[in-house]
Amino acid sequence: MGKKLIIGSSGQIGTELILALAKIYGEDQIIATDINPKAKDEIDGILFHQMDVLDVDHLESVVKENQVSEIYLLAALLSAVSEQKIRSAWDLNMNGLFNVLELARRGVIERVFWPSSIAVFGPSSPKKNTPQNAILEPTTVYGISKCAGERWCDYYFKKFGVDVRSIRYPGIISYKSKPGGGTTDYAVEIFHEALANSKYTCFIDQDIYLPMMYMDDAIRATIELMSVDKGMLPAFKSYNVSAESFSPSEIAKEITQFIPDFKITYSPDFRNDIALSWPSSINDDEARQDWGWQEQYDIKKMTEKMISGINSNLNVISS
Ligand code: AKB
Repeated sequence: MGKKLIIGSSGQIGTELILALAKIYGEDQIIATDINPKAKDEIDGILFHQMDVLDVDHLESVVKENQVSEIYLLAALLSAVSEQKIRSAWDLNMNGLFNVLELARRGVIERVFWPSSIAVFGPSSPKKNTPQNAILEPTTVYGISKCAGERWCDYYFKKFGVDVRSIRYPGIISYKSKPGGGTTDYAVEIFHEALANSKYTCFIDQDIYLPMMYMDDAIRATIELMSVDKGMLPAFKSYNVSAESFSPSEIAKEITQFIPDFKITYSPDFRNDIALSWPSSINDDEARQDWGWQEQYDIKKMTEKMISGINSNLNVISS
């Protein structure tokens, strides 16, 4: 195996994935890339290249010069931003994927990780315990791009034997890195605002449940899926993975265990409609059967980690 290249290394998942991969495989086996040159300042000991995944020649030269065999393609516009930037979202989310799949088809790299999302589902999918093979009729720009991306991955897998692996991420909750431009971002913002100001105005309604996952689970799912022997995955699937599911009022209640005077108010905006179009919970039986997926964090354990992680910077709650 050659080195592992992460595209979008300064994003919410990229920031933590490069560190987790470096811990397992060694810093010299990881190449971080991002369109933002400042991303370099945030990592120590890991080689960084400023790169736009849409610049296919630059991508290929970085891959070849660094003997890369595996790409984790994390650069994307998320659901809320994609609604504001329809063409750029399609361009980045689709053409970035094509550029990477083509490198794999030509045998320049051996394996690809491409994240999909619960956004592939829409109002016509079953709302609760949504199965792997539910009807996919997304009503968001982001969901349409993820749905099309899944079909392209399947096409490259079947037609050209490309080893591409994928997870339908739920909302990812983390304190080390902030999300940018998603609908589930509220579930991270709420912790920062609770600790800084004891209050939060939520942009989705109190009783809308969405599938969520603590970052450590998301990173472990990604690395576990990428480590499975090729022979164990006879078909391409963008796997449903589930860990927890909660509403704004439920997470607010958990937070008040640590910050009793915390208050939440609601001012739903366009993101409320996006949230309403998505499942409230996910069935991940196939991920459990095919590669042994098992979550480690529920809402209580995650809340504890989020509060103590953010508090270690702010020092609001004394232990
Ligand atoms: C978003 O909210 O857009 C993302 C996602 C669920 O894929 N976090």
